[in-house]
Parts: sequence; C-alpha cells; structure tokens
Amino acid sequence: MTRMTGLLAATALTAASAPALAETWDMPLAYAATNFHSENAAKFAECVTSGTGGEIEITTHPGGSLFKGADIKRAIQTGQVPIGERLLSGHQNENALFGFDSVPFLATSFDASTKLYEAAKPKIEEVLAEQNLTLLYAVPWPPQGLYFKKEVNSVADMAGVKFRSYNNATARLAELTGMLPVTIEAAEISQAFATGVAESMISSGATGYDRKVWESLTHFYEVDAWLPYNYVMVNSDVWGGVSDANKTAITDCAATAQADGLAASKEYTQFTLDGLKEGGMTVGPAGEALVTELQGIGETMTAEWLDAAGETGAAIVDGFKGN
Ligand code: PCA
Repeated sequence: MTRMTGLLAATALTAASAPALAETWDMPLAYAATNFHSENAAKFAECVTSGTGGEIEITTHPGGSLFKGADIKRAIQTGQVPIGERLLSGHQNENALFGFDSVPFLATSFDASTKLYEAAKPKIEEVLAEQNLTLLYAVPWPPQGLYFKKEVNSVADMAGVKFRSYNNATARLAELTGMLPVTIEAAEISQAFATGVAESMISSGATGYDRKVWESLTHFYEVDAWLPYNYVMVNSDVWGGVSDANKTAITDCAATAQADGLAASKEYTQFTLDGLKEGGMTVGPAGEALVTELQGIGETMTAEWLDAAGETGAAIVDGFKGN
C-alpha cells in the first residue's frame, strides 16, 4: 500500500464511522418510562436510529423530564425540539377539533375509537400543518373510567370532590357533576392524591396503575367514556429537511409504532385493571343509575362540542357513524 492510498483509506474510514449528516433528535414524552406509550416511543426511536443508518438518532425523555406535557406541543412547533409526544385533547382550547377523542360516549371501544380517529385524522392533520406540525403516529389510551376514594353510586355522591383534570373535557365533566376541577399532569398525580390536592380523576386503568394510585384511592369505575389519543409529531421545517430515504424509514417505523401501540394499549387494559385490584382497589363497572346520569351529562357535552367544532366537527362524527 502506498502512503497516499493509506491516507485515503483512513479518511474514508473516519467518514464512515462519523457520517457528516448524523443528527440527534431529543423527543420529550409526558408519561412515565414504564408506560406503554413511552415504551413504544423508545422502540420507535430505536427503529429510526437503525432505519436511518444512524443519520437520525432519537433520544426519548419520558416522565415530563425535558418538557412537561402541556409544553411539549409548543416546544415542537417552535423548534425547541424536533419531535415529541402529546395528548392533543389537552389543546382543545386552541381548537375544539383536538377534543374529538374526548366526547363522552361517542366512541367507547378500541374498534370504535379507531374508526373515529380515521374519520378525524385528515382534519387534524390540516390543523397541525397550519401549526408547523407533521403527524407521525397516534395511539389511544385505554377506555376512561372514574377513580374515587369512596364508593360512588350517583352524581350526587360526587358533589364537592376535588377532581384532577387533564383537558377541557375532563374539567367540564367535573363542573357538570358538581366536582372541583384542578389540572394536574399525570407525572404529578401520585403526589396530588397523597397530599389531598385531588381525590378523584377520570383516566385509564393504565395511568392509575403507573402512578400506583391505590396508595390513596379506593374505587375504579369502568365507565368507558372515551379513549383519548397521544400523538407523535415532528416540526414541519425539520421534516422538510429530512432526505426522502430517511422519511421513508421514519414513516415505516411510525406505522409499526401505531400498530404496536394499539396492540399494547389493548393488552395493558386488563393487565392494569388487574393491577389496581391487586393494589387493593375495588374495580368494576359503574352502577346503572350512575351510568344513566353520566350519559345525560355526555349528551350535554356532545352538544357543546358539536357547537364549538362546527361543520368540521359534524363531518368527523358523520364520517365515523357512516363507517
Ligand atoms: N392517561 C392520561 C390521559 C388519558 C389517560 O388514560 C392522563 O391521565 O393524563
């Protein structure tokens, strides 16, 4: 080997081991590392890192450690981070359409919520595009039920209870049932229940399980009110700068993550309800009288949402029902 060839070979080696285009994408997540959404996002991140041959390496930051849930969407929009995951219904005050997945009793099963999501997706993507956001994938939480620290058989039993909310719909539900809403991130609810800042919430078995709420609460009523979605979104400017090959790799990983996330959500449903029971909670369907009252409140909230979401909201509901 001549001296020249040796030098060239060394340069080529350096270039191969440290590609000039390699970037790291920090990906904030609001929920605990052990939550199925966060585990799914971690797998998605690995998939992207290997699918792009290391040109884009995603690092997840679970538990609200980089940005809290409420701040993640803005952080992506403004380019503080290229990518992240957020419960979009938390931004219903920006656009009522983001609350399509939190309309009580509109879609109460995984199958129905998938159909509702498919009907809403093109509209949501339009709104997101205006906000400099590109949707990669979305995964539903398990069905939402009510947590209390006492037996509850009617709406009257809820009067004056301090209720942890996570979006407008949950806060409105509290108002209509005579409870006192206080917004608290999932990452902080164990503390809120332990100190009595909150005594109740509507959420999935998954979140109650992740946060070990049996340490403070006693009852979980399966209401199946709705299945809200977490969205993984990328800043559209960043997305525009990604090569076609890497875009394909990322959208392939996103499709896998969407399917795997849905499967994990389904599996996690019973697993976490069993976990709540093992923790000592009373877990079961809400009583008939309570269900009837909640359905009445659901009708009020559906009318309010349709009012706020206008023609586009009505088109989503029609599209869903026509499916
Ligand atoms: N867990 C999240 C949103 C919906 C759910 O099941 C939470 O409680 O914040």
